[in-house]
Amino acid sequence: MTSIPRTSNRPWLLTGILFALALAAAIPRVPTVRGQTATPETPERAARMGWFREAKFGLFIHWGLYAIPAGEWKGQPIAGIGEWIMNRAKIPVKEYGQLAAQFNPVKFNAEAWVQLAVDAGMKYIVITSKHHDGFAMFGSNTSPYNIVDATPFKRDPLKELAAACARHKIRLGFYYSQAQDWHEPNGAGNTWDFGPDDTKDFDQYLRDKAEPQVKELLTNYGPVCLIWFDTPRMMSADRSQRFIDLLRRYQPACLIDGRLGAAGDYRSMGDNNIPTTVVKEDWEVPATLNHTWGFKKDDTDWKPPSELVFKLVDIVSKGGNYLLNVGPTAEGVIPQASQNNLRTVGRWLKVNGEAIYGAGATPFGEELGAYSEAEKDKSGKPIFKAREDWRCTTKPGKLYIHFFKWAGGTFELHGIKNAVARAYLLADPAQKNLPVKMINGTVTITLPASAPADYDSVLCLKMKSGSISR
Ligand code: FHN
Repeated sequence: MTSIPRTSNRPWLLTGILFALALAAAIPRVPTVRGQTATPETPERAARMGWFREAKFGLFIHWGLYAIPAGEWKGQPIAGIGEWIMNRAKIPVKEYGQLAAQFNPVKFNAEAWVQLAVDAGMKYIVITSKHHDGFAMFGSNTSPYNIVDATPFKRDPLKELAAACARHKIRLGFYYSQAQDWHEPNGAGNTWDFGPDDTKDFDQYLRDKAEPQVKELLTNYGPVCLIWFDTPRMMSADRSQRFIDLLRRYQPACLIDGRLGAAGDYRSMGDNNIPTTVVKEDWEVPATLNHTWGFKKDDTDWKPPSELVFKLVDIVSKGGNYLLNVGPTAEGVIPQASQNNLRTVGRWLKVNGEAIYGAGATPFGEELGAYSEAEKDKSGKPIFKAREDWRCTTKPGKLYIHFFKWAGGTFELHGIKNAVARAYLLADPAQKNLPVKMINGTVTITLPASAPADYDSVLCLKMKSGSISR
């Protein structure tokens, strides 16, 4: 008997099956009016969100001038994330701006970057068009501080990426730092050159740079799937609304993430922050492959494929999307270790993607973990103890049980009312039926002795009718 560890240590017992499978598969998608996602569900919104709800897995790219120092300034390592080096080392605008004259990423190849996303099984790309350092990675008529006008490279990588994405049918979105702009006297964040933010004419910066640049992004690059705003300092409702108006005017289908300053189309979780339970609204976790977003030469602590597959499944089983970051070098190369690990995830997805793309959240929940009464944090609150043995994703009429620790033998699901039509493993090329017994609401399935897949073997249970209520 294989066992799913549970709080009670009972054997394989999937209890708590309260919903009809069809309903469970279509876990309510109407966003609750709280947090960042106050946008109510409407037919227009549902149409806009369709691709996002299907995609589940995207490539985040942090690329800018900060890839040149790569974590080191004047021979000194600078602590923290690479793209923050200007801020952390308090580099004056005049000095940092000189990096532009050195930026010549001759190895940049849009086709190769998009091919990596395709190979990794990712369905959308979000790239930094302008990060907090204020440097536009696209040709901009708004400010000469951009890659076409200020570097020897002179090319517009976003144009090249847009063309490659169109060829591969991958959606393209742009990260845009709407509030922090350390290059501009009136942008937020640069206190070392320009003094405290509350003394600045922030609206002048928004009006003369951020809003026109967002308009450029929305009008010069074909369909944009998403504008990924970030760190909404000083973003009042009014200021946020001006960006919403721009988006709705020039690209009504373009999504807005959860960090604009007003309600976006979905909720953005904290960086690398996966919720502990199912979240019944649209959401996304931005996450790193190592510890930095922008390239840092001494950060080689790569998350292994096993962890990436687990996190992808964990996130999908809780109802979210995984936006996983790479930080290309100043030459335009995505570090080989990032490429290798992402391609390994892609190979797993080739076989098991049916249980990911467009899949709904778990109808169970106990497999995610529980609060421990025995262990409390400093404030006396119980600590959440995550479980990592299995997860469940769903589609209408189907349950996908993901096993990260394979034990073979038999397992039981209790409280199943409707019959399992058949059970099979996605990684079995013949997808042959596994022996299934059903007695008084308990389903027993006999598994082969060895795991059919690396990292996560997925068992598909196809139900005779939609309902599996207890
Ligand atoms: O400050 C940024 C950071 O550099 C990076 O872009 C991340 C990605 O989610 N967002 C901000 C911090 O949350």
